[in-house]
Amino acid sequence: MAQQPEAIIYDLDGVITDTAEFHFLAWKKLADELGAPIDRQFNEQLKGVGRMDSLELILKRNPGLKGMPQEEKEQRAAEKNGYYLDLISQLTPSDILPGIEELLKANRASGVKIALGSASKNAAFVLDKLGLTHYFDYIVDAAKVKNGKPHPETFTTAADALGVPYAACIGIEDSAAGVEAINGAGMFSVGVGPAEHLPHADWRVDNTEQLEFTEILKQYSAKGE
Ligand code: B16
Ligand code: MG
Repeated sequence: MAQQPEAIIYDLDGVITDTAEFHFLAWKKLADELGAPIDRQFNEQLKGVGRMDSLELILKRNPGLKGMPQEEKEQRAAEKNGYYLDLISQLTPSDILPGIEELLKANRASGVKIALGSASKNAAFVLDKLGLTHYFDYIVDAAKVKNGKPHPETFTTAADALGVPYAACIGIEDSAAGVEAINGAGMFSVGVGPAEHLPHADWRVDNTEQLEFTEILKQYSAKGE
């Protein structure tokens, strides 16, 4: 691992903004309709996981729903997305999580490249609503990623597009699946959230306010020593 990183790849939901909460509310509404209610603890498994894979996880634990035809699955996933889009239509820059814009500013000023590595097909729209698009050198298009998180493809796609080696990248994530994806790519993983959800992060903070640029660089180089 080099002394200085060349790129930082940010997760969106749960790191830049709390749309993780809106995803939960939208899935909860759909799961209630299906007669298969979910709680916050189960929701941890859905964080960072793509739309269809999330639906599969909900269906899988309910024997009566296992045989749902593909066409209905697609309708249900679209329905959930409709609920989600309703919830995020009101997003504004005030919904940026604490400390994140300062972090992006410091990141930009340092010359270290910036990418977005989100599993969300709505990522570009959300970033736009938050007024943050101009900070990013590259935004991964989730629709083109064949293997979602925990597979490393989301993160390796960003590094390849930026032309930087994986070992020179830092990934920031709030989900266990996302941390696994970063580690699998051979990158330095920064976890945001409770230790019990993110035991495998190379470095972990409790909340986004603690994501300080120089401290992230320090932790990255400490791992390379
Ligand atoms: P969409 P991230 C992920 O975003 C969410 O954490 C996850 O809950 C969601 O199912 C997934 O995006 C797909 O989102 O339905 O908008 O395409 O955390 O990778 O930024
Ligand atoms: Mg996330």
